[in-house]
Amino acid sequence: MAEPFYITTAISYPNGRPHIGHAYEAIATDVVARFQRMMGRDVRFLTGTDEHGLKMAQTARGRGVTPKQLADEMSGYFKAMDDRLNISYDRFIRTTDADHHAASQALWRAMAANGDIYPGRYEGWYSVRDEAFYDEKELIAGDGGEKLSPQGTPVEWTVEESWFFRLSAYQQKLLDHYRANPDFIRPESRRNEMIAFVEGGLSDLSVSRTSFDWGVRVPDSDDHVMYVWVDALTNYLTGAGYPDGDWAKWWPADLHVIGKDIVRFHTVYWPAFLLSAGIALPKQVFGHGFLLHRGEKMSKSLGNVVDPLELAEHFGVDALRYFLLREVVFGQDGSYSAEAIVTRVNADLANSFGNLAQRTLAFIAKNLDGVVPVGGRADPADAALLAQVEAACAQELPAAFADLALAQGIEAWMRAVFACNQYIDAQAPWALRKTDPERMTAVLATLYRAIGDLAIAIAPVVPAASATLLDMMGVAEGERSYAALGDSAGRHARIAASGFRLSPPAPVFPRLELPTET
Ligand code: ME8
Repeated sequence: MAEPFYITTAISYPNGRPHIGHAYEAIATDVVARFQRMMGRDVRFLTGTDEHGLKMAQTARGRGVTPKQLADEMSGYFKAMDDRLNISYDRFIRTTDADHHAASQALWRAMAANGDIYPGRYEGWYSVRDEAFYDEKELIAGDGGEKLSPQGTPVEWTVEESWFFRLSAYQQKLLDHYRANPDFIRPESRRNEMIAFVEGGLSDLSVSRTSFDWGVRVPDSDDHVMYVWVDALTNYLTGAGYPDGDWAKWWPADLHVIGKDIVRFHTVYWPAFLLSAGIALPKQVFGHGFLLHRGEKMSKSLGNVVDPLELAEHFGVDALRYFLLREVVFGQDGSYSAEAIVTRVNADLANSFGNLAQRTLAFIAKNLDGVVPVGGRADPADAALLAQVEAACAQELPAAFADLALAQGIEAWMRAVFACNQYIDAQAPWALRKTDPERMTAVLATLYRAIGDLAIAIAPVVPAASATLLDMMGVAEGERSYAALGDSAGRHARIAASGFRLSPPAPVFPRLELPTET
């Protein structure tokens, strides 16, 4: 039985359309999900939308629609984006789903049964944009001297009856957990921030609202709805099947992928709720960086909010996926621009890997009638190349991906691509055709195996292009896994023995051009 691997993205606020930051998170998480599937894990991948709270209620009011109407419309755009970007989610959860209400209420009851929920009156600062409560001491001053949240968003003084969660009781337990599980919060910089925050002391958390009703009802307390983050975080349990069914199969989650701005919710509040309810904690929370447009924060007022679907339309889905993963170091902020996408994708995919595959396969199709070359006169250079390619594809890339060093894994892969291009230039199979056909056969067979390995290894990043290439080369579905990479000789022999004939290949990675200004 394959070992389960449960992975999640944050669930996005559907108070507007998705932007490139949302696309980035979905793509990065998808790469990890696809990678783990190809490592033989039984993967469950959850993503979706976070539909309750004041921000949704206010946006809907401003548009003259109900919050549910707004959520229905915008959530559809998020799902359409995921589908367009080839995100292999198993469930797209919406927090308005009935089973999610039931799960949130079950978690609430478990926390209440443990004595951690008590009634009170909240007086303090609230940011609607962040959907977050802040202590006075955390606030910063804006340009006009007004108070702002540490994220720079407006805050309002709020006074209302609410239920509280005894967060203060969990300070030491959380610190103990961070110490005992150094990989619980990643990257390291986020972990240090959270340790410092928790060491600074934790106040109890207001966990319900009475001034509006767009949310999950608090059990046995009908005039309260849950604070949106309580139900939002619970989505990870709902997605596993909690509280009924076989949720223990998936829980605890292996990995929550989120952005750096919401690490506190996921590594302080969420584990405290779970400890209170007696539920195991997720194994890891990874806070990725922010995507900046030409080094600037995206904002509607700067007019630089780019629709990810436009980028996908212009550059292609795989090109966009490759660029984001290769160029942005996972865990750090990264910048993107049309020029940077074109430069990176042309250098790595079109001119290096694409050209390698195209030159080799077109030559075989044209000059050998598409018959897959086998045997020939070997040279030590062949085995050396195959050893290097196999090390990159079967060891270096998987080790880096397993550790979420995604850009580093792609770099190792790229080094193997370069080695193949050096080999093809040095061996010049086109010249050997007349002078030494036996040697030509060995060179082409070597390249055929190497290209197959490279296409399999990079599949999580560029799934559609990789599948096209592997189909074109006659590589069986069952051979497309990291475990199978160790047997490229067997794979090659099976393709050749099957009588497979290569057709003239269409380029899999076209050269990109900059969009013309309109
Ligand atoms: O925070 N670059 O939703 P959200 C990279 N509903 N990532 C970015 C980004 C950027 N420029 N901007 C946002 C919420 N993100 C909550 C989550 S989870 C139980 C509830 C990331 O729509 C952000 O960090 O504001 C978050 O991980 C995700 O996009 C959704 O952000």
